[in-house]
Amino acid sequence: MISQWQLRAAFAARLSDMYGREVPAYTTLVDVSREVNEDVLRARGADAERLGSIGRVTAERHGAIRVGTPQELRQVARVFGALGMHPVGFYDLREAAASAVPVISTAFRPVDGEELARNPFRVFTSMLTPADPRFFDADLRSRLEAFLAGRELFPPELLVLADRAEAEQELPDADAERFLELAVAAFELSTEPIDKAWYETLEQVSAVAADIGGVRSTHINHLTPRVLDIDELYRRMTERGIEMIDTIQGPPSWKGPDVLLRQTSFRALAEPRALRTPDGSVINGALRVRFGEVEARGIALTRTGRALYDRLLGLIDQQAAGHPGTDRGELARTVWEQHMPGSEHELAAQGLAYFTYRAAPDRPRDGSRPPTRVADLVEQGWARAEPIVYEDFLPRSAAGIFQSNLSGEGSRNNDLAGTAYDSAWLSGAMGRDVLDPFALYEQQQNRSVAQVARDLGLDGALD
Ligand code: OOG
Ligand code: NI
Repeated sequence: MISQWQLRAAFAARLSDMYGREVPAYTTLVDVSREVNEDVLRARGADAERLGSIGRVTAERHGAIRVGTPQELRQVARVFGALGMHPVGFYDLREAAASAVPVISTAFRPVDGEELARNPFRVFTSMLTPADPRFFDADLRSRLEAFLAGRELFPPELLVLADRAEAEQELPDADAERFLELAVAAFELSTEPIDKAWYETLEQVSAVAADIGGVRSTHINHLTPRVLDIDELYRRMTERGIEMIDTIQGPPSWKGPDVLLRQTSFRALAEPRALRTPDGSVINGALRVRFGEVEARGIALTRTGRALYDRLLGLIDQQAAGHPGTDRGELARTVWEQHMPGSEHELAAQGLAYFTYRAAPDRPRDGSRPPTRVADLVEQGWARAEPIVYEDFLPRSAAGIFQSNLSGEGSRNNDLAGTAYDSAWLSGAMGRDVLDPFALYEQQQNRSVAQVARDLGLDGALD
């Protein structure tokens, strides 16, 4: 029998092999990430593993895929459900991006600490919004919806196996093998000729819309390794002559704790694709949609911490607008140094980040009574705080990654009101609850605090 986490690990590994064959620069990215991680581990020792063991970090990947309809999203949720991955978080990239990115997204991932430690594979999953009149007029919307309704992304056999794996939390070996084959194949780049005129019609609105609704299948858009020093990785990739996007998205590089997520990517590469012209002939074309992204993960922030992060991004925007020509990274670092706490200890004290707490093995054993405030327990050596790693995504960074890889701006009519979507809508459309990432981190923190209370023989609640 193959358990869900084994299916998840095998799926991630096979997808990685396939993507490496399809996009060789991805393999370079993985190699350079591994080198950087080994160097960081050598230089920093145990400290390098504070946000995840080197085993986890080396195997860690996130993928990105894009689907067209709620029905396709429901189906892909069944495939990921088989792998023990649940939808977490709602991202509205239509609002986060200045150019035309007509999608809403969630991320499928394991939610349980043990499952994350076994294999943290996650997939950023976006769904097209043909109903949003800012991007699609009534005629284009109906043609697009008809096109999407006529395609099948996931064969019924795959979905039947997926449902079994989800219900039974495992599959017999032969079924597991078949499931993996079909699941990986569903995300392979198709060789079927693309209707050139239709693709270009959508491309005028948005390159993302064309990538999703201009073809009869889906494909993995990128697969992202995790690196322990993203600035160093950026330098090494550039040295190797690989053209990176202009910036590293997310928090700046600075001397304080890493929070949330920093991401960058190499530019989308032209890939040969067969195109069918209006006269019916098939020609060799090239499309630039797939890229290679890399990320460094930091500490998960609480709602208050996240509000601070968002406020600081706004401040950096303001300053950048006021000082054109100044390096944004420099501005960001200065803002960070002024406003972001410079240590994990302060992040915890101000309730800005999440930690797991553990009774300290070398706690006082002189019969004295421990204090009842978590902060005092840590301060006085009764408990230790370990940061909880951020497992999710950032809408602005995601929009930045999308946009920096688009060929054109596309078009959007901001005079019209957009169609409203939110997490509840997405849950309904998918028939599965979209989980709140903050609630998940908080639960993990609270459970660890309750365990500390038990271990220290404190029966009352800690504060
Ligand atoms: C998704 C872009 C966002 C991330 O890591 O933030 C993303 C896409 O290009 O489909 O992958
Ligand atoms: Ni990504």
